[in-house]
Amino acid sequence: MHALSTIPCLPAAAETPLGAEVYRGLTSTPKTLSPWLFYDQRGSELFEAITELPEYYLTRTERAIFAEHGDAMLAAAGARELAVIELGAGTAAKTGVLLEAATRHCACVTYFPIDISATALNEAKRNIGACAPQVSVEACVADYTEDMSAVPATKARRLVLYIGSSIGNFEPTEAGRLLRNLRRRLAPGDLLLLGVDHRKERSVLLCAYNDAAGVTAEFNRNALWRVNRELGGGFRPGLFRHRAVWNERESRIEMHLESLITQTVPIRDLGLSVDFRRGESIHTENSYKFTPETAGRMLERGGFTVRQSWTDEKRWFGVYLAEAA
Ligand code: AVI
Repeated sequence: MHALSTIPCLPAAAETPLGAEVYRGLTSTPKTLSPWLFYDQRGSELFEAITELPEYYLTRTERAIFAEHGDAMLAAAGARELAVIELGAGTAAKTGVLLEAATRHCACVTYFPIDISATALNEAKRNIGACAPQVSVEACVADYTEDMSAVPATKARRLVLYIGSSIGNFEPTEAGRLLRNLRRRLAPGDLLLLGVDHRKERSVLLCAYNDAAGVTAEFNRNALWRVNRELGGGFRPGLFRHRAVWNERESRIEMHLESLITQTVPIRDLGLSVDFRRGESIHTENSYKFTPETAGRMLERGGFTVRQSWTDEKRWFGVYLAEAA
């Protein structure tokens, strides 16, 4: 005979993607919150502001690489008909320059932006309509991290853009899985243009994630505000200190929120009370930094062969054109 065990009944909010992630993260040791939690409306605005900070070199460096080498990138794609597919396109702020180059090198260009935010995609359509009106746009609202079925099957050669160092926010095993899933959707000869942040002097990296105006700190704390807004959380975000550190061994910047006092935070909709010791932290993000060798190895393991790469004068950022092997 088997004894009947009691299955604890979780509140309905714990079954939603947000509730499940917050429940899992805040009941783990050490405590974590996933970086995708940053990106509600407010978090996306804060991230836009980060991209314009003097310390945050990533966005403007990648943009400058596209401005200088966009033509070479698109010439290397070398197709009469080209389908440019962008994973996590957002508002396509940096894509215009590549699409303009595409229209100079290909007779027919279609742009397929994929993003989880319909609002961002509407803005992407307006942006591309204004700077590259010859390009037709077919947007798709989807979560490419879950599955790649939004990557369209086309007659035209496909060039997938995964730019902005987004791959750096995944753990190496997850990044590998993402690349392999993408590879399975592609045919030999299709291309991937990947933008990654390079390893560099520690002080430059630390400044980029500890800006003087405190925008990154607000972006980090937005994860707590979001729990308050959407799950009835009782966080007092001012009682958590933003901390960004360089982890040399793992080659990543880590972001944490460190409790300034011993405190208990209720999260009403999850039926949870979370205890914090003074100095205890919630690990909110990793941002991996690569060398050309580690970026190449990651691509190889994902089923791609690097054909060409471009960087800036200081070699701070790298753009890799790789072919589905
Ligand atoms: C979106 N991602 C590439 C950014 C990064 O640099 O890892 C997110 C970010 N976190 C703090 N500042 C910017």
